[in-house]
Amino acid sequence: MKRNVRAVYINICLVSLLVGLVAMQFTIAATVSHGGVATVKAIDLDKGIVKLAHSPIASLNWPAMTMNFKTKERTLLQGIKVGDVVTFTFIQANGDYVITHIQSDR
Ligand SMILES: [Cu+2]
Repeated sequence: MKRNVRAVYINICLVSLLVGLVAMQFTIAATVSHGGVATVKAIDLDKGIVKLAHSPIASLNWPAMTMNFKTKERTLLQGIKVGDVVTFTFIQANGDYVITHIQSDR
C-alpha cells in the first residue's frame, strides 16, 4: 500500500514536470521577435550592451531612435564595430530589449 502511494506521488511529479515543460515551450514559441536595421553607436563588450541608432520598427510602432539593447550572449557582438550598419533581431524579455541575432552588413 505504501509503495502504491509513493508510485502515485512520483507519477504526479512527472506529470507536473511534463505540463511545465509543455507550458515553457508555448512561452518560447509565443515570444515575438522584431527585426531592424541600425548603425552601431557604442559597444560595451563587458556588459554585452550595444547602442544602436535604429530605423523605424513597424512591428513595435517605433520611430527611428538611438537606444541601448542587451544581447542574449556577449559573443554576438564579436566582430561588430562602432559605425557598422547592422541587421538585427530582438525580443522583449523582462522589460529589456534583447538582441538574439546581429549581423554587420559589411
Ligand atoms: Cu528604439
